[in-house]
Amino acid sequence: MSPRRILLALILAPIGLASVSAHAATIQIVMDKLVFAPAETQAKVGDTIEWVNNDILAHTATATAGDNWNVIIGPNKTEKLVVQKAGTVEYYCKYHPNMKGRLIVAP
Ligand SMILES: [Cu+2]
Repeated sequence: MSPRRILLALILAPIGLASVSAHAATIQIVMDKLVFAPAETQAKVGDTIEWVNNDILAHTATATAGDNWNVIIGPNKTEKLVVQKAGTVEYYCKYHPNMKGRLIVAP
């Protein structure tokens, strides 16, 4: 690498890191008393969804349409999912089918 290229790499590397952290967000969805809150969540591809289970029961976040993920969240546990695909995903809890949510993912 020429000295000029090394200099360029040193200048551009921190800019690259900053733009990644500025774009990707962490979004919390809380499960409390058998309800997903908020029921509808907006995210972008690359964001991390953090499922926070405040109940003493295990829950799942299982996609039924739009994608095929299945996240199991134990009692008082938190699980993460990085959103990979744009689109609207309807999901529910396998153990408590009345628990329903919607994740709207922008590209
Ligand atoms: Cu549940």
